[in-house]
Amino acid sequence: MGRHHAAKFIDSLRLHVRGGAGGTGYPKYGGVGGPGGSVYVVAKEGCSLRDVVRRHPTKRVAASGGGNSQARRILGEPGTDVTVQVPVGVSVIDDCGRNLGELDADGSSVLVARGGPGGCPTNQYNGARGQAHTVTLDLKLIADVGLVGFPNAGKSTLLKAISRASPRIASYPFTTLRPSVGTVQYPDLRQLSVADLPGLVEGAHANEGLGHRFLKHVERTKLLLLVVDALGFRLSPRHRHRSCLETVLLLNKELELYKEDLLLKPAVLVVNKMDLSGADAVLRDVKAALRDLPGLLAEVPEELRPTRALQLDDVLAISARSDARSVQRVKWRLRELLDLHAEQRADPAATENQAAARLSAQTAEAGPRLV
Ligand SMILES: Nc1nc2c(ncn2[C@@H]2O[C@H](COP(=O)(O)OP(=O)(O)OP(=O)(O)O)[C@@H](O)[C@H]2O)c(=O)[nH]1
Ligand SMILES: [Mg+2]
Repeated sequence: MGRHHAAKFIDSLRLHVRGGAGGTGYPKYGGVGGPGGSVYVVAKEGCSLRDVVRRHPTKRVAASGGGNSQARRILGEPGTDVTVQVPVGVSVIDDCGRNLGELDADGSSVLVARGGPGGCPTNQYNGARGQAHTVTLDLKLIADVGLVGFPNAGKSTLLKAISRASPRIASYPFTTLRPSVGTVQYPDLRQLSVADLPGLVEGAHANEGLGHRFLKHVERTKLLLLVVDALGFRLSPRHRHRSCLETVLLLNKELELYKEDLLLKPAVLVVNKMDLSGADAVLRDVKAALRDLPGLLAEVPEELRPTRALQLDDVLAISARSDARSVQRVKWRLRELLDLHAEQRADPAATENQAAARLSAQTAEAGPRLV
């Protein structure tokens, strides 16, 4: 069932692009050939990489050549440019790994293959070939918040509860097979976007599970929302059971191994399924352990130990399935924190004070606000 669904989602695509050749000049009259057309990649809202494949099934895109200079038309006609429409969030990478451009806004464009100049005195009136090479279109979702967690933790359930999205939810791991973005709306019509991602497993950074392929989608989010199951996680009877705290450390480690910079993003931990028996005791222990993270890290076995600890802005205990109030708290806290971090980015001078305030708020909030 699901594999098929996953196969449909394309977030990377190679295209061969070629600019048109310049037209031939006309030495007798000093006539200049028309320049070849160029190929551009342009971001368009609502477009997918699948649409690109549909429009260019051969994955080869070529612009037309410039017209030759003729006695009746001394300046050759320019070739026609071609634009390839791609989704917003695409980076264009060439075969040497160089980034040719990031298409982060609707309408932004990158020249990927320049047409050749027309024949003129400097090239002995021979039009030049256009540029030709293969580029990779690499799509990374753009969302305010990225949901990160092991499979079956309740990420999709939470997204469904705070947004208008209706993701698939089921009681087995890897229900979500492709990333999707849901919109969270507030009464004043403010909106946030939240990306629901397939669950991570141990070794995701090394491409275990759906791994790497989807971790890139959190790179452009502003805040990570880590969701863990209060009772922990076990992928299969062949795998070890991981406690709630272990899953937090493992997520920290996987993010770090994938890209250390991800740990610099603001992050919130959501401990889900608080309706299950035993969850309260777990929460108490997890909070106590997280309060002394350095001490904890010194103790845990290496397979669980990240080099660097995530900076958690908050720890929220919820039941995504059965406690609407707890879900609302997540919804509002996300907004608050995104605003706070946006202010900090705008005014770095204030950052230190606010960080200090945050820290003291965290220490003060031993109980009530965290359910
Ligand atoms: N008891 C309880 N079950 C929950 C809660 N939230 C989610 N679940 C259940 O946990 C299971 C997994 O939920 P999903 O939302 O599909 O989990 P996910 O994290 O999106 O899982 P993947 O897509 O596989 O990564 C489903 O059976 C949910 O009904 C909760 O608060 N309490
Ligand atoms: Mg899911």
